Amino acid sequence: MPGPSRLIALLAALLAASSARSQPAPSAPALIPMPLQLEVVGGPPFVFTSRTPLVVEPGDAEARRVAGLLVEVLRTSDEGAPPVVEAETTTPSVRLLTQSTRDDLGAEGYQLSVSAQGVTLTAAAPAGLFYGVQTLRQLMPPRVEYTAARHRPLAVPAVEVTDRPRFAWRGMMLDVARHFFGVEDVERVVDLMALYKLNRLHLHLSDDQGWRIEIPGRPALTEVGGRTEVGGGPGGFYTTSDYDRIVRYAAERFVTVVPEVDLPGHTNAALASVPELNCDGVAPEPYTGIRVGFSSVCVDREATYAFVDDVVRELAARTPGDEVHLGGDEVRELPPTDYARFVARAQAIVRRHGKRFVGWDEVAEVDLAPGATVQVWRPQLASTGQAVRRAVDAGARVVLSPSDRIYLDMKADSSMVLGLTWAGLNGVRDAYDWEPVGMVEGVPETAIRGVEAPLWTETVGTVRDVEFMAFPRLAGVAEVGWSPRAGRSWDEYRLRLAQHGPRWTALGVSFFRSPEVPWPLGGVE
Ligand code: TNX
Repeated sequence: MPGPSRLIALLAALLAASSARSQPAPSAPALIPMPLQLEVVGGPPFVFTSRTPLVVEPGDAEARRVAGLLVEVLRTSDEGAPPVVEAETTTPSVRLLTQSTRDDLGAEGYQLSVSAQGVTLTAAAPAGLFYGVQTLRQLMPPRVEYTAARHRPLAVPAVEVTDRPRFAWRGMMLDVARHFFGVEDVERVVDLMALYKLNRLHLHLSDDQGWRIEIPGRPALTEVGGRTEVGGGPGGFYTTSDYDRIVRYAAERFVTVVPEVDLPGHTNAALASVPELNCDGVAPEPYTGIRVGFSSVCVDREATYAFVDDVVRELAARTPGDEVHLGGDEVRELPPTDYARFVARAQAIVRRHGKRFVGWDEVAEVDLAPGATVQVWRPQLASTGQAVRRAVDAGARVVLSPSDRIYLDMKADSSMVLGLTWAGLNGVRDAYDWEPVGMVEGVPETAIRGVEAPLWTETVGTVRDVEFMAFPRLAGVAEVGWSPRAGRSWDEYRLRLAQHGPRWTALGVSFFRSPEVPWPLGGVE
């Protein structure tokens, strides 16, 4: 039996532990990514009702469309949706204004003023309005994300926000080749990206285990290559109209799709479908394991380049973004000169179809065409640094995807069931607490287009798994890509991040309750 003083000490320790869990309410709202400027004005909040009008200027179709996306968040089954109007109102309203003269805000920036009298959101371009709406949404309580929990009015604190992103490329990659994810799953990922102001969805559309995009005139690719995935599941593929749907859904949320067909390696699914891509003309068996580096298309056959041309023509025609990604990673079957010959021709094909070439950092060894982007996944290798510096000196730019920081398929801690560990554990802090500039020595900030978090799916089979691997780490990547370097601190960020737990709960997002983050107790408020 402990004595009374031991009991008191125990009680004190318990109290301390419980108050450490219930963090004091943060003085500033828990926005992610943190805006460039945020001032909490004080004074009474703005209170939304189902009748609060959203006001756009006459004829501003894009502002009306963005307002419509906010309406969908605010709609409830019993009270309906707030109206979108073009006339000034005397009641408190939310105004969405496009002012092309505000070029200080850039293509994606916005200014947001909230007081009890109303909300005014100003941007120079529609993307800025959209990001302002995401900030407004995060200023509302988490229950805004789940109509059944909307038991009280939605209050928004009085703030002044002026915001624009640090980097233009803020991405996530989804590997739909190792496991296939349907159109609605991808739309869900786009929705979650948009909440954090991410704007590039890189789709890894082919690999050894599957070919996921219909190419008219090449039906074998999807009939054979589309029917496998890791572990022997049914696989699947996007028809051209499925792909169009994804592209359109993403574009409506200011997310650009970057399609990738991985070449010349990671191609067993294509090789199994199209015999003439093999040097011996014999198609290999389909592959459903998780080894890498064993496959390559035949770089000496003209049939290979006719194939690349067919694929790139189709991707280019269906993709409004500027880029087509042709992989180029982990080719262990080709001598360097053959690899270089293939990449040189492949990037010329991309240019011929009016797009810019993107490749994994191995392509930096090759002379790249103007406008090319190198996606750096091994910044820690001396050889990568050297090749990337050379490519940048010749005019290439860089997207950073450091595998030991932001690979979302790495386990976040050793207790995690899903995920790989070859690049180490990528914890929540690891994914947040790093700086893109200086990561590859000698690459200046002007050559860095931004950051992108890849999610390879060898161990990830459902959209629920995707969410669990992506959250909370993806939020940190979003802040690295958007917010100024000077204001970032892990100790402050982890408290802000904790406040997003209830929002994810309201959204039905399955997220990893990492012990690195002081999650609040309880449910959606
Ligand atoms: C390496 S990263 C790969 C992928 C794997 C991943 C697993 C890169 C460019 N290639 O093929 O899926 O590791 O983490």
